[in-house]
Amino acid sequence: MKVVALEDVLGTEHDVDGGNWVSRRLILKKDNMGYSVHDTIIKAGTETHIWYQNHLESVYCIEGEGEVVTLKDNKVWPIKKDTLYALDENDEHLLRAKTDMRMICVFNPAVAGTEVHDENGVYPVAKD
Ligand code: 9YT
Repeated sequence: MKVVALEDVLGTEHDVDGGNWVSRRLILKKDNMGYSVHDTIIKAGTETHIWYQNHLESVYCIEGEGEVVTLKDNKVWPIKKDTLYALDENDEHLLRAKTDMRMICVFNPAVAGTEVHDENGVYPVAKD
């Protein structure tokens, strides 16, 4: 059994500033759950290019609003509080935040905890 409070993560190496976002990583690869769980704030007015070629991600918006654009078809997906989007095809996308958006993100496979996006919006696969 594990209990993790957000305040346990704040200010640690698992509280990661990605520029357009901050990600507080609650459950990580080291926890051996097979996925990681992050509490992420996407900053208002930002647009982020993301392409998780090595991960599937579900993203549940619990505060705020914005949109996702899938780049294979230029489709615009409005996202607001109480809406989840799932990148089930490693979808390359733009994430636009109209307001600050608070997102609960689940990554498969789990991230190690300190990753930031590379120039292509990718995270590497965490090694053992
Ligand atoms: C929603 C999203 O993908 N935001 C970028 C940060 C990422 N979720 C993370 O590392 O927590």
